Amino acid sequence: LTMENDMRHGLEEGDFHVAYQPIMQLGGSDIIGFEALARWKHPDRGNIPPAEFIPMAEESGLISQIGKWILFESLRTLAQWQKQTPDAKGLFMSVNLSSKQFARIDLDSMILNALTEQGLSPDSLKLEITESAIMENPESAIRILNRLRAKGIRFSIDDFGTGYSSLSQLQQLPVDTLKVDRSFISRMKTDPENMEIVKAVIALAHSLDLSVIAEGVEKPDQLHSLMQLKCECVQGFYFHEPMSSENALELVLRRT
Ligand code: G
Ligand code: G
Ligand code: MN
Ligand code: NA
Repeated sequence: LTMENDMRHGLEEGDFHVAYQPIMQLGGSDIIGFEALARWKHPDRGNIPPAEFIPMAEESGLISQIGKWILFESLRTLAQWQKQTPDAKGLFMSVNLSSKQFARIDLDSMILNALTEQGLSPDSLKLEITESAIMENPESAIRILNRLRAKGIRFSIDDFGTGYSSLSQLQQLPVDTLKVDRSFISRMKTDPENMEIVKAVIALAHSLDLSVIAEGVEKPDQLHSLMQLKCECVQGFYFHEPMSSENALELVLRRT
């Protein structure tokens, strides 16, 4: 309960912020978008990682408020970049959605309001939903995804490979991108089976007309393998760690 109060308080006091991690297109190594990642600086305990506070927020129900704040804040940031440079025009913001938010009845209006408020078009937003969240209730997920897709919102399946979607379910999901979970990328070189899994996921994505983002790329040999496997997008510490909006804007300005 203390942590719940602290979170509530932290939201009001500005102890939360968003870090932005570039998503790169291979080949040109160009930035095509950013993933928005929640950060919480607790006044006494310092930085608390999202792996800790997101589950707490989900249990307490505060995730709706926090998730809404992250969506509005990251879209506000993207709109601000776009006002400062035409280079930011084609970028998308990729925002994580918790399964608890995904199931909410007011999801559509919240998302469309956030876009309208910042004067952004739907294609400047991408929503990340984990494979396991979708599989909690695949039929309902397909309905929600179709509804938002019709409004122009695109989706990525996050942590792909760690859940249990069947091929027929995957085929029915109106998503645009698979994000290969970083556990597969990190073991790609040491464990040949992992290399085969990554290869299979990329082939699967392409056969379903989806794009692929490899997460957690840290080493040049991983990048090399991914290029050979024709993976089109990457994200990871090898390129950039999550950063402040100021540093992200600088990066966007520097890329041309
Ligand atoms: O940033 P970091 O690697 O510490 O994130 C750890 C986990 O927390 C990841 O699984 C990430 O998806 C999740 N996470 C980070 N920010 C958000 C957010 O804004 N909303 C939700 N639902 N999850 C987030
Ligand atoms: O589960 P999700 O994909 O949303 O998790 C994203 C998290 O992964 C971010 O919080 C980010 O800090 C972390 N991350 C991004 N790139 C790397 C990387 O190259 N290595 C590791 N270990 N973590 C990464
Ligand atoms: Mn993610
Ligand atoms: Na992931």
